[in-house]
Amino acid sequence: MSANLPISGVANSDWKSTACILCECNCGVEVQLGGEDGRHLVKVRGDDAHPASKGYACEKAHRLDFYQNGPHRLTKPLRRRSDGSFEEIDWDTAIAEVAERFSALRKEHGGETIFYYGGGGQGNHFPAVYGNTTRAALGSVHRANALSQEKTGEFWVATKMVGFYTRSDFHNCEVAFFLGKNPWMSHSIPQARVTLKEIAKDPARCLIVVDPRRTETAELADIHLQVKSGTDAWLLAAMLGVLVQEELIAGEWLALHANGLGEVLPHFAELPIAKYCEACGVPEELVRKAARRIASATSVASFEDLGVQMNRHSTLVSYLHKLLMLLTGNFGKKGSAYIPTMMAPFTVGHEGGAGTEVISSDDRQGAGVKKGTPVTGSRLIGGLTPCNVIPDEILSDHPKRFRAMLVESGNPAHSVADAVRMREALASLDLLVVIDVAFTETARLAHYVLPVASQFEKAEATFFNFEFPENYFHVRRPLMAPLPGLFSEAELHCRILEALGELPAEPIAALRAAWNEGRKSFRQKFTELAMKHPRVIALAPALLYRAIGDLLPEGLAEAAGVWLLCQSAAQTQGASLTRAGFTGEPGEAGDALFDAILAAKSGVVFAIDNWDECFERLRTPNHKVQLAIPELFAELDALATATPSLATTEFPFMLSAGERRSFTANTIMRNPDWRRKDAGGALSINPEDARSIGIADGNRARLTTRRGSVEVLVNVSDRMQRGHLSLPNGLGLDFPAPDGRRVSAGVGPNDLTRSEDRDWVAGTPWHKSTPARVEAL
Ligand SMILES: Nc1nc2c(c(=O)[nH]1)N[C@H]1C(S)=C(S)[C@@H](COP(=O)(O)OP(=O)(O)OC[C@H]3O[C@@H](n4cnc5c(=O)[nH]c(N)nc54)[C@H](O)[C@@H]3O)O[C@H]1N2
Ligand SMILES: Nc1nc2c(c(=O)[nH]1)N[C@H]1C(S)=C(S)[C@@H](COP(=O)(O)OP(=O)(O)OC[C@H]3O[C@@H](n4cnc5c(=O)[nH]c(N)nc54)[C@H](O)[C@@H]3O)O[C@H]1N2
Ligand code: SF4
Ligand SMILES: [Mo]
Repeated sequence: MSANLPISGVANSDWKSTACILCECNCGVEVQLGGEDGRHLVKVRGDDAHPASKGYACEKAHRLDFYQNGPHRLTKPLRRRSDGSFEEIDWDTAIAEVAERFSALRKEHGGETIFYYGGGGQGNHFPAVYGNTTRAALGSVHRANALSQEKTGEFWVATKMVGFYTRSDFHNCEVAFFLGKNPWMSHSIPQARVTLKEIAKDPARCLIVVDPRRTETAELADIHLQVKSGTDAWLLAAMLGVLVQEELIAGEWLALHANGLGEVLPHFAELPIAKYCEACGVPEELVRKAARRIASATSVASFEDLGVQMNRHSTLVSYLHKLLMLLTGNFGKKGSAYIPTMMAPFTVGHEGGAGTEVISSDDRQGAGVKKGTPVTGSRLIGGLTPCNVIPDEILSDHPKRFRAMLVESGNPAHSVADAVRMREALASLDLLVVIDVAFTETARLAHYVLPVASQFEKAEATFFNFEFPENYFHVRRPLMAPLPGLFSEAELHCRILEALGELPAEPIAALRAAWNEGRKSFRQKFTELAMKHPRVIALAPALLYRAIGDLLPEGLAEAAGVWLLCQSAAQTQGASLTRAGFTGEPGEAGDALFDAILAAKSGVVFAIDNWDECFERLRTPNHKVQLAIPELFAELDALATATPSLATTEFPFMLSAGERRSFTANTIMRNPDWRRKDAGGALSINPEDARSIGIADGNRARLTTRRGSVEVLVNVSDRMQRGHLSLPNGLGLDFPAPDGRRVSAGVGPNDLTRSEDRDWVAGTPWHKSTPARVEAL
């Protein structure tokens, strides 16, 4: 396999459409293939026809070939020998053994001891769709993914206040508010840099950024609230104090749309604003200015992200942030927050429910709806186990501890807090099976590694579709055939199910015959089967893939599972689909949408909404915004006496472990050569701090936390405030060099973090406030 770029050979002049897989924007891109084997992504450009990105793409997309090609790609299933080395085995053996070992575990200990991690990264969510069928067959009820170390606190708060996850309309807002979010680097909104520049240059609009660093986004801001690391709760409480005490809240709007104001106000009415401003390190005048600007705006769009979600008080901060927006009436109007129409509603943060979404056989009676995780009893939000408790759920003698794990398109040995302990936990499992394109840090600990076709070798899609009033969905076609011996997750899960004896042939044959008769027959047959056998719904993606995958347009077999999503979108969101042109009774509209998705190379607008609908969608008591979350009041009031900083004499700095930079992309990109900048993944530090320690730019230094100690490259930067350190995400990955050695650049941030540093509500980590010290070497 040709390992190294730059690519030689000429590009084929055809442009093929796909999407970038490096962040949740999934910008539509067009690619020219070339190189010696015609399999290299030689030229990449933004796709003008994509409904959300409209031709936009950032610098990372141009280097996607580093994902597609290289010696990191696996082509054969691997089995670990007792000495820890791996041997290649054939597919039949791999599938038979994996199925057999999962079955045995299930029989002996119950399917609920088989834990699932992942389901997709930034560009691929079909693994979750098909992986759920294997989970259902095995009775695996517990799962986690990256969301349960970032968004679950926000989901929990949003579900209580409005019933759904909300997003905001940055295109039309007067004020844009970014909280612990650096969209210049991390994007997350369509055409982020264009949008940011537009807001920044318009004198009538205002950009407010809350970040301890002077980020690229903060540099564009009208107001930069440069908080001290980990003190956002004080800042937001102070801003709410200003709104309440200066009587700036949207009284009329609240009277019409909200409950619970009377419970909330007392917590802010006497709040000592000056003291809280001092606690967060932001001048009181600036805090007042920001609060007043938000209150006076016709519309405010806001976005909170990892700077606060992976930090102290994270669920409380999510709550205070939502209060700031709702007390000023910024919901359900142009330029503010909305409830998007979703293709797959994965963002709802109800408690409990580890077993609710998977229907399986009878021996799971006792494992049904649970409030907490088996060992630590941690709160499940949206059915997700907090990532930080996974090691505790494994390293235990509890009879229902997680004994086996299926990891699919995720790399928890690297991405979860306390990587050392996480690896110890993974290594102690009775069975670890990893489904990935590459030999990851997690794969290295597996009993079996099952390689799959890359995201450019099969149909793929994500459910990161949050736009409004027009929302879109994009099923990408493969750019090329899989590497020899490889196939998709859809095929893999079907084979596992077949080996388990859990994929019945009759419904597949019946569905296939009905499809050939026409859509009406197909819908009737599906409904009939689902009514007769409840397991048809749980196994639907696999049944559909086997029944109709090869009858769909070429290359789109993996989209078969989307058929059911289209049907359920048509049932539950009929009006939105109708406005987007998918009309008729729900079954017909769903099929029309499915066909449009298959036909569109660059994505389809599947929903068109209007702003008023946001109020109809409020899934709360009496359709009103719920302002009070009493569970959080004690933590809120305790800010008055809590110590804002975690710094000690031993650990005088606060480290943000995992900053998004120009060339970081979680652990999707392994080849260190893909980085155009910051090859070594340097630790950023303020110039005066560097001087006081005796280190200079480009030096190496020792970075120590309560968990670990590593050597890092130093980047002295005046973007950093004193006392704050920042280390990039996505480094410390190993990669096979041409001479066979494994090379690694930079440091994995979770070599420095601890599992116990987590939020008490959601269990989300405190990665961004890790006490640390730096020493010259
Ligand atoms: N280039 C690039 N883009 C990406 C990704 C990537 O790997 N690389 N990953 C994608 C993913 S998975 C995600 S979840 C998003 C995340 O996107 P972001 O959340 O924007 O990314 P981060 O850089 O981790 O954190 C954002 C900011 O939080 C700030 N911060 C640190 N401590 C604090 C604090 O105490 N308070 C406040 N208010 N801010 C603080 C940091 O200085 C940083 O600028 O990015 C996505 N986009
Ligand atoms: N300390 C610290 N830790 C963090 C963060 C931080 O800021 N600081 N950020 C966190 C965040 S926000 C996130 S999102 C997580 C990300 O961490 P994870 O959820 O573990 O996911 P990724 O690192 O994106 O790993 C994606 C995996 O999918 C594989 N892959 C790529 N394409 C395919 C495919 O087609 N099929 C299959 N089966 N596999 C494929 C890749 O090789 C890679 O191993 O990390 C989290 N961890
Ligand atoms: S990294 Fe994100 S913003 Fe950049 S091109 Fe890819 S999807 Fe778009
Ligand atoms: Mo993320």
